[in-house]
Amino acid sequence: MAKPRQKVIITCAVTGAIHTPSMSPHLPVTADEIAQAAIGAAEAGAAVLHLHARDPQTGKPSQDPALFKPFLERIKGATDAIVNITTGGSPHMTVEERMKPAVAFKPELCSLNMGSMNFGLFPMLGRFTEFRHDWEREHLENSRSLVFRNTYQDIETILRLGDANGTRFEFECYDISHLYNLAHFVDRGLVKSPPFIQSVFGILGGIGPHPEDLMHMKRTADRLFGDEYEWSILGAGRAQMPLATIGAAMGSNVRVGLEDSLWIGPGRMAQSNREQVERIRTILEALNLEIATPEEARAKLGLKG
Ligand code: KMH
Ligand code: ZN
Repeated sequence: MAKPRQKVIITCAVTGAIHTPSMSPHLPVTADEIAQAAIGAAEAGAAVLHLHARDPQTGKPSQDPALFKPFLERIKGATDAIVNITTGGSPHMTVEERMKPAVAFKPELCSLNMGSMNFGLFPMLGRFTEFRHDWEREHLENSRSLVFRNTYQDIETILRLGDANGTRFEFECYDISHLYNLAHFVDRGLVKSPPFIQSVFGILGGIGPHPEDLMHMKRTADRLFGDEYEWSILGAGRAQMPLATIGAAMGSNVRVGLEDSLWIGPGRMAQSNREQVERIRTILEALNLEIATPEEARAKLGLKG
């Protein structure tokens, strides 16, 4: 008998560390902007808020817990959404740096990147040419020669931190090999079931954004984890809405937000995170899918609350 349809968890990734302030006036930078954007996304239906911080003067990504604290307090005061703190930080940072806010705040959910990879941001130099801050151009330019480091040792350290703090993970899988890495840690008993797999499509250095890529990810995850995983889809840039839609029609959860795409349509910038959440919500409801509340998402993902 077919399994009953599950409600869809919408994650909103509010600002990230990939896009830079000169690329969009709508990218949240200050604690106030990040809090407002996150609260708007939660009001529109996001059960999970994936959060990074930025230096308020320059917009440069930062993992300083002091920059997270003010927006975490405001978000927790205004919503019951699940707070998901990045351990990916920026590909330019050390793993020790990246772990700081997870250590400080012991959140119920954190991201965990499942393999080392190239992370090619330099193609955006063709699309965005005017930058207000020097770091922005360097951030894109330097991606030609950096490796986004996530060794087995790094992954194990973050998994053990999660175990000690009651934190569970959004496992960021940018390619098929990352699913096999996750299966390796499941086999070693270091990952609690069901893992929440965020399949990431369209980052240069990872799997592409073709529907066949999505199918290959899904088939591989089904083979490795059977029914024992929660699947979510993240398409970068213009792949955001199409891939989330295909995935949701096949039973996945979805992630949107300005971390992953600055756009709402061809040549049209999203005015807010809320706008992207509203768009995917409209699509999901048109597919007769129901949206998970934060409490329903906590139950699905086995979070501590
Ligand atoms: N920026 C994304 C493609 C993280 O924060 O750990 C994936 C991400 C990484 O969200
Ligand atoms: Zn992130």
